[in-house]
Amino acid sequence: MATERTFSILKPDATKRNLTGAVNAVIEKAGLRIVGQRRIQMSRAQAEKFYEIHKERPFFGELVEFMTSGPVVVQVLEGENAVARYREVMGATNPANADEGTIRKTFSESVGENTVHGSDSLENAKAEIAQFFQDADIAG
Ligand code: 3AN
Repeated sequence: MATERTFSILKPDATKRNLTGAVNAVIEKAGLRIVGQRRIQMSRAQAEKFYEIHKERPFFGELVEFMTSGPVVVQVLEGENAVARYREVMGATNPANADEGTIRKTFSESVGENTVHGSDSLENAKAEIAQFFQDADIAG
């Protein structure tokens, strides 16, 4: 297993409910290190670009609306097998199907407002990190 970096977003339902620290505690307890973190208000253009892959899906408009409805925390997480590990820690997209102890099982109220995003491949992780972080800010 290799040390990897993955991209994470704590979504507006998390910041709104003051859950940044609680979610970060789960992330850190799972052995992932938060090596970059910034709280931002995503613009519509940023959200549309980020979720471009879903633009034909029926929930695209709702998704962009939600992701721009309040502040988000964008993060870079580092650890052994970080991409797959964080997907495990997040749990299934629909919190109703998520395993006990996962972030979505513990905190999420619906499939749309499911608290966290995590990259689904190393390739996407690189592109997503590059959309929100400068190399110099996450060096070392
Ligand atoms: P994941 O975030 O687990 O990788 P994706 O990539 O299938 O899941 O979906 C991206 C995001 O789109 C989800 N995190 C969720 O916010 C939203 N989403 C997915 N499916 C639905 C749905 N059926 N209704 C509303 N929003 C959805």
